[in-house]
Amino acid sequence: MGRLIVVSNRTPGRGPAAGGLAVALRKTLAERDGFWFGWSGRLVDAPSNEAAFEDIEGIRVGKIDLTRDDHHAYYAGFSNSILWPSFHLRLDLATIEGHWYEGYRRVNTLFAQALLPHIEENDVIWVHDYHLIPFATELRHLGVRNRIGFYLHIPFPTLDALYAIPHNTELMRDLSRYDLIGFQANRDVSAFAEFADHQSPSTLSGSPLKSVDFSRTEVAAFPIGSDPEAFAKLAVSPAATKMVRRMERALGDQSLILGVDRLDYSKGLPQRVEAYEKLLANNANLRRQVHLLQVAPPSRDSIKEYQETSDTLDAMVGRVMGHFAEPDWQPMTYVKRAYGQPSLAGLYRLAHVGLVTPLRDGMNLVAHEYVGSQDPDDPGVLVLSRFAGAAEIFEDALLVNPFDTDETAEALRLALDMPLDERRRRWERLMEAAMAHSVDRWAESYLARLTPNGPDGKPAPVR
Ligand code: ADQ
Repeated sequence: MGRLIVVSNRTPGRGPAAGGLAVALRKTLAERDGFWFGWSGRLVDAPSNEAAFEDIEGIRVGKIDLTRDDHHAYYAGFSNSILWPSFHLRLDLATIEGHWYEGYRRVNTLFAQALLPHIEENDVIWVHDYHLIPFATELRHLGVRNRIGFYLHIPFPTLDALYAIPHNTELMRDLSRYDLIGFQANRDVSAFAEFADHQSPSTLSGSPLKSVDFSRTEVAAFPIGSDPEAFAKLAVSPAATKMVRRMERALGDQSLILGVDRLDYSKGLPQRVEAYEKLLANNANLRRQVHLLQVAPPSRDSIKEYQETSDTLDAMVGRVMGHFAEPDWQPMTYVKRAYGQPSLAGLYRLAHVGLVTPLRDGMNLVAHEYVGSQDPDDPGVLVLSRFAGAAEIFEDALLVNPFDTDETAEALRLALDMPLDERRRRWERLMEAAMAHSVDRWAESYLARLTPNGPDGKPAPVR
């Protein structure tokens, strides 16, 4: 079997922030003598076009630096001001600056050129996420014939949202250069199929150049997951217990409703606070009995739309506090910073309700982590958006339309009232689903599809 090369925008760092993906792929990378490749996190005036390699906590990592201008156009610009909002169906929040596309392609070219000297004949290359859609095209131009797979961590857009993206035909042609495209959910495979069907030459009235041929690309859903058993252990670890004790003292006999998210407009945070406001407004008996803790560290805060979301949320939290707080009771706590996994696991376990209500989300790993962290004897209830990829897996959650804040408020009430036997029944099935979709199985099943199974792992045909 050939080596595995993982390519993503950011390479794994040191310490507890390493993330589930790095942990899951560490073993595979070691077994297959492979490495991780991507941006170093450094901005410099004159970057070298050669990658620097080092070992980071058992993973071999190759990194390149970027200039500030290239990084801005590629990351904050094309990736996160055009692709991210469009793929999440928020065209109203997209900003289009034409020149960003050149920066986006240039960075993909630079990455490919820097990776080229390190590719061996039987290597299998696994490219991650929307920052790197053109990566296979760039490698093919350089003559690389290895198997190359792509995994999209975010949802695939509807047709009209896709057509609102500048250079969408080129981007889709870029996707057709991969041997395998993995999506989070069946929803995404269907959206993609709709696009691919539109491209068949027979249905096109325009230039044949507009058609993209996906006949050599395999497409399937590979829903990502977490490590629920690790979260189960972590949730009773000393570090988690310390956080739980602190919170228990602060909560007294109030039931905890918990939200944990990056501060991103896709996560539906204003709608969530509004639903909570309605819960308190409609159920006076719940006041002093419940507490919402929302943990949301800022992210991508150089982008205006992210600052605006943050401002909106500040105002809404202020409104709820002003309206419902009493001298000796606060309805909610809003914490704008990240916590380590043990603290999060402890909070998940303590929470009566895990409130995960993105407006649209590729998967949503917080839902998986919440399920993994529950006490089997006294589990909490997951209230989950229908528009998270996770909704295809967690049918036993209370599924809500996050735009309908009355419905979410009602689901919260049901969750807080749910009898123990129903909580147990639902959680057991949720935990089974989380284990069946662990991050290890995700990586295994994707790589089983990507890795050629011929006797000597034949390279893919030239494109
Ligand atoms: P994200 O949009 O970042 O990921 P999510 O899947 O929820 O969303 O992953 C967040 C991760 O960050 C989780 O592991 C969570 O524990 C951690 N995290 C979130 N808030 C935190 C906080 N306050 N403190 C510490 N840690 C925090 C993208 C896609 C998702 C997809 C993932 C993985 O948008 O849809 O599920 O990639 O494919």
